[in-house]
Amino acid sequence: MIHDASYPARPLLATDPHYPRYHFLPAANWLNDPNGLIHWEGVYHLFYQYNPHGPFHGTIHWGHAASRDLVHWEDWPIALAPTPGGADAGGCWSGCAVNDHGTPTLIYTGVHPQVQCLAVSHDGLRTWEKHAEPGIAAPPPGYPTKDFRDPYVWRDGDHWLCVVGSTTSDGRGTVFLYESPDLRSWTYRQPICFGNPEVNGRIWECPNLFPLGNRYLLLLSPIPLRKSVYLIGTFEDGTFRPESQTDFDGGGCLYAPQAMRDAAGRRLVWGWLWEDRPREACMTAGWNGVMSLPRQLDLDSDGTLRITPVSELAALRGAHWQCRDLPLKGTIPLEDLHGDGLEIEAEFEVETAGQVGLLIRRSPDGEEETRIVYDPVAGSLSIDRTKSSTDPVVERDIRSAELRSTDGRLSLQVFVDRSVVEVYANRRVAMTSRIYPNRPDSLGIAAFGEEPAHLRSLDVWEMRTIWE
Ligand code: DQQ
Repeated sequence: MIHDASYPARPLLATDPHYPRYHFLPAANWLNDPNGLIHWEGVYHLFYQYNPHGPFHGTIHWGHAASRDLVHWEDWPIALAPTPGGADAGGCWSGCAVNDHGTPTLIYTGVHPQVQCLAVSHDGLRTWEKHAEPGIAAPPPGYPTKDFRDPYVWRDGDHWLCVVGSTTSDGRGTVFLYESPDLRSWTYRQPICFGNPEVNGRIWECPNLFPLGNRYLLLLSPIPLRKSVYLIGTFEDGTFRPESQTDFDGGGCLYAPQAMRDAAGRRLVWGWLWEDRPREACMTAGWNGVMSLPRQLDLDSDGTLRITPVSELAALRGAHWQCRDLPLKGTIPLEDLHGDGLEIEAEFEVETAGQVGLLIRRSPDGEEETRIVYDPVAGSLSIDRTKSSTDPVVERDIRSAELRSTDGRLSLQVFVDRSVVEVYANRRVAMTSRIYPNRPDSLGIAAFGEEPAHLRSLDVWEMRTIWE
């Protein structure tokens, strides 16, 4: 045990078929953005936007969970709660954590108005003392906006740098750069760059800026795109010059990702997976929002981003099933295989022009199924939810991301966790989606494609739950 709290109970696990088994989420109520990610004395700390009063966005606190292995999480006490009459009276919105010469320190947005606040811990991240005054009390001169939030701070030589997400008065996303000797008093430097509303929204939330390989990555969550993007570029003298922009996740259900560097030097990212069903369904369920699996980011030698789930997740693998060299002729149900808590690794040969892919959460008659489709002609990977559920109120669209195999191979790693599907393809593309199958027998798996495409290998593991 990391902490002396009792081991977290997850009663909904037994009663709610959509409540995930191995993704982190609180026992009940609302979760949104990951916050304050930090690796402290061998323990990963994951804070998150949390409403203890119900499964909806409101009275935002910082929930807190901790893990030694990135897989199993313990609930820690709520870290931050709004202080009546304080700068965060309207909510403790998103922010980050840093190590200030041995003192764990949170920098976050207090609302309303949106200002940047600070809290420190003197008991190993268990309880937090707030600094009375906001360190940054208003947006910079010339930017009269109410959208000014989500500080992301890092050490740069003998001072601290901070970026804050915002917008211009003519509706372009921007990120302001600040500098401080002590995390308490901040000097405004400049906007690091401006967006183009046609391309990347009007207001930038949750900016993360960090070096990766010989470049910088700027992660953004732009309003109103309802998705997050990453820009690869250079950062010099306070200016970020983007060279490319790509969706961070093509599945349409992941938002507000936050990155951290762990003790091994890995750049790890979590994102908020929102629900894709109506508010009333969430109110009835009593919970709303899931944290993604941790993903590792690397810059490849060709300058592109590699996105992979962390290798520690293999610790959850249980019963294993495999097959090799399966020719594909239409849809091939994998008779022995079923489950709603699985990891699937599939290696396809895709030299031909036809579509190939996997069907998951499939009922025996195919009435319900979720299709993961690679189309070599379109150069796309899709998650097709049009038959994911017979429940007419849940989202059932098709989402696509650009993907082109350059060597005739397609490598899929798929995590199925009840209502969560995370797909990683060729270490390049991540797509996360939410599905709500209605039938208890929607547990099957099938592969599909046309000759001469074939499945070189398929490995399926039952995944253990992290709560028992
Ligand atoms: N969520 C937080 C904000 C942030 C937004 C509020 C992004 O700080 O901009 O819960 O999802």
